[in-house]
Amino acid sequence: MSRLLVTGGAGFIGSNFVHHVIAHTDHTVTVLDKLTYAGNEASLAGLPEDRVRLVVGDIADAAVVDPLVAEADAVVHYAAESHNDNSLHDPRPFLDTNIIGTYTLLEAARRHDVRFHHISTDEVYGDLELDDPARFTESTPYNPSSPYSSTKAGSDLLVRAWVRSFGVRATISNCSNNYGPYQHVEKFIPRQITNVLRGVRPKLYGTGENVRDWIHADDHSSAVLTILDKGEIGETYLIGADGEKDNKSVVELILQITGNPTDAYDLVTDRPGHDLRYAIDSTKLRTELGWKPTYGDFESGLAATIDWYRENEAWWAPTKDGVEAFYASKGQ
Ligand code: NAD
Ligand code: TDX
Repeated sequence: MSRLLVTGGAGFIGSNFVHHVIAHTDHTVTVLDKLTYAGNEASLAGLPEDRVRLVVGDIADAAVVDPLVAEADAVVHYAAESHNDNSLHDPRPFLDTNIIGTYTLLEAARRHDVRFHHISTDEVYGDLELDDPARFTESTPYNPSSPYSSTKAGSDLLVRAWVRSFGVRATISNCSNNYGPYQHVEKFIPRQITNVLRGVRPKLYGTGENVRDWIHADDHSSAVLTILDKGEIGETYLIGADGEKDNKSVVELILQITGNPTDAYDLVTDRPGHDLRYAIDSTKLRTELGWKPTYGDFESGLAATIDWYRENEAWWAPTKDGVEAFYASKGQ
């Protein structure tokens, strides 16, 4: 049995990982989460109190971080400012959390020689052309576009440097776009689902032709657990499930599943610097560590996600109006 420190464990993917760990291992978990606008204690409801503890605190606060890292067998680092649109509006919190927060955790892992796994994104590689057969691999050069992705790229490079210079026992994973329950309504899929549930037309940036490579959050969690168990120190693993879809097709599918005309959406002001296409080649993770995704069918995963938002309005309703007011102020 291991004691895991999961940062950002009250967010979308971090909470999914905590549920996954409790269901599939005998590890105990301490969640360190600042409960920013994106964190929600309710996402951890129903977990056994003798195995999961929530500590509310900032990963950039060394006094909070140090004792928690010291008592852990491994740190799984999800905490981040995660939304590109927010980073275009106010980049500062992205530097504080994604850069200084990661640095603070790495220093504690170094002091106490604790295994460290860093959660990152495919956005560090920039974007691909729509008609390019290429996909990102572990050797694709870094080329981030937004304040968000540049701070995630910076945090990845800090981890690599702490491995090489100080011998920190770390691994990194860069995953594609996640979907599933408990995702904040600021993000694309939950925003459009909750719009439709409220009788509002979905909003597509630009032409809607941008492509994202979708993976269910459950598959992301199983991949992270695999890397924690079997990953080689110092290595980076790309996580993806061959789920490329353009945004317009995703909105059409949401409209179709909910029984609406598939053209009942609006095209709105594009995101500045909007990355065109992401695509992951996860061969290394699959062949070297034997991982594979379980959600083969995006449509049924999306339908189940729509059902979850329909049944859990109490979870998302308090944040919906504020998010829409933010987008409306930008013509989105
Ligand atoms: P999220 O915004 O839903 O959750 C982030 C969590 O971190 C929240 O609970 C928040 O309260 C917490 N947090 C923020 N700042 C903190 C701080 N200073 N100290 C402690 N806690 C803090 O994000 P998410 O979508 O669950 O993403 C989690 C991680 O996965 C991030 O590192 C993100 O870069 C990465 N990632 C996300 C995706 C995706 O599609 N969402 C894809 C690949 C990688
Ligand atoms: O209302 C919208 N309309 C729209 O067309 C919103 C919110 C988004 N979009 C587009 C922009 C993107 O092409 O949908 C796509 C997905 O947007 P987001 O959900 O904001 O995700 P993205 O910018 O791709 O980043 C996500 O995946 C990588 C996560 O938010 C990051 O944390 C992760 O690193």
